[in-house]
Amino acid sequence: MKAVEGLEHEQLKNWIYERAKHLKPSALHVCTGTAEESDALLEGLCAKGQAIRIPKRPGCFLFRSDPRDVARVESKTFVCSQTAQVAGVNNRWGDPDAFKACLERWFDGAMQGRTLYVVPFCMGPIGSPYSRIGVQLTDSPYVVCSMRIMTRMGSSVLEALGTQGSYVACLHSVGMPLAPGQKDSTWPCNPDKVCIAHFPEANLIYSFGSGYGGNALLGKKCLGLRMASIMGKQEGWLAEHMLLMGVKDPQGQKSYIAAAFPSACGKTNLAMLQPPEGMKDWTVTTLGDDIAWIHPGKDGRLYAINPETGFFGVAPGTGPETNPNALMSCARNSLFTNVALTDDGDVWWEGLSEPPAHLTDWQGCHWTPGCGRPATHPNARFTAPILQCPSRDPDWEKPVPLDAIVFGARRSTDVPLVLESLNWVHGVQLGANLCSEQTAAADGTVGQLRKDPMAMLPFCGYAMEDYIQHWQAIGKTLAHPPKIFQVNFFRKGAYNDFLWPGFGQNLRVLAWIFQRVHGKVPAQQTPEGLLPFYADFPLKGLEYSQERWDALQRLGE
Ligand code: SAT
Ligand code: MN
Repeated sequence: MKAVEGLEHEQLKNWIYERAKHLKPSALHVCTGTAEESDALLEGLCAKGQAIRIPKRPGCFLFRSDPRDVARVESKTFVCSQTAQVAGVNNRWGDPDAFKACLERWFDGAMQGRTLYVVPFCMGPIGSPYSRIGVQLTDSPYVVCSMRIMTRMGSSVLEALGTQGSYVACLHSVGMPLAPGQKDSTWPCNPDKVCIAHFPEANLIYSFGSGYGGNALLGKKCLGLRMASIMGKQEGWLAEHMLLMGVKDPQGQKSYIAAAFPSACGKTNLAMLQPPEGMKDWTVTTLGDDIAWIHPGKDGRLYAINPETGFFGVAPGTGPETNPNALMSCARNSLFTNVALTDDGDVWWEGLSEPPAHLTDWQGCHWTPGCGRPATHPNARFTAPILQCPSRDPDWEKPVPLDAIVFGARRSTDVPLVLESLNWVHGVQLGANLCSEQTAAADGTVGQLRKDPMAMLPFCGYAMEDYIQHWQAIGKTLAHPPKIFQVNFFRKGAYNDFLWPGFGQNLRVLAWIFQRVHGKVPAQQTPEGLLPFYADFPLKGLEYSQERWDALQRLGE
């Protein structure tokens, strides 16, 4: 217990003492957040066979998860508010007392044979009025090192907390205690006993049994979206599942855009987009790829920050053509989970390059091209610091004014490439009606169409109807609201081919949005919304026929 003696925050110190007594770890470590600390943890993981150093990428490590622990588990994620009505039908509700009691039993002795790490972290810049602090207790060094990339983590956060600052208490265990002498697994977890429970009234998150992504990095979806959305409702702001980017036109005029897409629908690629041929005089800058916290400003505009400091991006499909900035971001000091390993000591995934003649796949098995299975899990991820992203916006740590909000989804039918809402109320309705085909980022059937309002279905911490109303209420207070657009980059044609080339070419859609925001092009008014005219759409440098355009932009079937 020596490790916590120096803590000046009495209540936090007591919480850690009390939890440690219950979790029964063999050691306790308060994280400082230094590079040396992370290096030592990763070295230790390699020594135990739980991580593999990647010789070709300085400071990079590969992790292979248990094949039963590869994605967010929505079916085991609960919001335990006082009443089911507050959580809404969009959430699995759990009675707070019953869930706490059950999880207390699960956590009893859960860290035996392991080290309990205390991870103080800040979502948003330390000291900013928009930021929120959390303290995660975890027995996963992988989580510690990931949290160091994804958040501001360590001693400076404890300093910011002072003697009585408030924080969200986050308790996480992989749920696999070790008996004396018991050999550890390469990815400890407890897939039969997973539960991620949020207790909004107690400012508390419990997560048990999984070590993967949004289940385990509690700053991200748990605090950054579910708990933050509740805080936003109470305090008059919005926590959104949105990328944040800057777009500058050839004349040097700049706009900031926030865009909501469901998980694994291209947020990272869009946020880091490289201008295509014919548009090299435009500039795109990256502020964030997953979460935006949005506040009304005194001037009647909306201002957004990215509360994270890293990317937890989907690896497969990320290549030199589709997203060179992401590749440069994860060239060093990054973690890779469930990708393949090349014989000459690099990582590999589908879409990165031509497949080598031999690989070790994400489960550690021999792999050759044509063997009939992918080398990488479809939800394999890279965890990389935003500081290494070449397209990073110089103002990425500041609140930026939003000119446009975009709602997008993955729809192979019915939904046009782009449509502008008639006004804020209509735009919110478009967002609320978003439907998307499910991806491998969560449990469920890939490809199945589901309603996903504002891409927040798995992340809104309270009743969806109250959330939509909150959006409308915020809109009423704004003298200068951003324009709201709906996009779909995934529509398919008669031959099951994508009608729109996507990736860098999506800048054309952003350019049209930019021109609409600045009143530079007209639009066709329809009851469904405002549509671009083919003649005005920025297609220079891309051969795209009117016929294909009409199929792309058609409303409905
Ligand atoms: O929730 S994760 O962080 O695992 C990824 C996502 O679904 O966006
Ligand atoms: Mn996400």
